Amino acid sequence: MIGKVEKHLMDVMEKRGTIHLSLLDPQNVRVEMVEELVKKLADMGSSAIMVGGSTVVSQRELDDVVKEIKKGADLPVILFPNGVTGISEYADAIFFASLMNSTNPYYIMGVQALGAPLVKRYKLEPIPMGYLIVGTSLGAAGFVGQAIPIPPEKPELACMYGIAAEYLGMRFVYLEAGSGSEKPVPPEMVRCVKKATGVKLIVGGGIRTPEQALDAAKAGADAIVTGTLIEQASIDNTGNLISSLRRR
Ligand code: 1GP
Repeated sequence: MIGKVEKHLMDVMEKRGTIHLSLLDPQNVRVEMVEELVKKLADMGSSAIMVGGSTVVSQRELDDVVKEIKKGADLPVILFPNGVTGISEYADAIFFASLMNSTNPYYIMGVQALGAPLVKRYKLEPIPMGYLIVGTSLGAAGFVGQAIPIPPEKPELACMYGIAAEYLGMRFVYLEAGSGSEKPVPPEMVRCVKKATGVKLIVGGGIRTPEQALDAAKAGADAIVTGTLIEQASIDNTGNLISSLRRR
């Protein structure tokens, strides 16, 4: 069933084209800065706030960050968990993701089963997603999730996974180059998955400039995620990136 947050994302995509999602990692942001930061991100036109990171260990810290986000803006808060500790009752929704190219069944379906009852108890809206790690080396997400990253020069491999994700009923696919990655997911790969599927395509990892965001958008990304850019206090750069998407 499609819930309120997913509907909101679809509506803004319909209205604006490619949207921007802000990612806050509770390990990398100071909780006292969050409210102000989120206010700015909302003013700049970011469409939702994702919260999570590969190394989140404290549910209490996560809760604190989510509560501050809620004070800052009326944007949906979507969990982007690394495990069961990445679930907060104060969020609105959760990217209920399977790390499809993990080598460990725990990250493909084990942790999802462990977390599902909690998602239900907290009445979080689950948004089904196929999560794919792309790159030539392992970033934190790939390392923790024991993934075999999809080689950037092999878009057809991402395509295969994208089609499989769609056939499994996932409505979103996330192509992830890894937080802070030197290079973003190549546009050819974005284009290939977009052409082969009807899923909503999220692209993130290593996107720092309006040009990189536009390249992904032109290739068919429905949403661009930036995390590092926001954390590095480059809030103006984030604003420029969001405006460039909105001017398309
Ligand atoms: C990481 O794709 C996101 O999961 C964001 O990456 O930190 O490089 O923006 P960056």
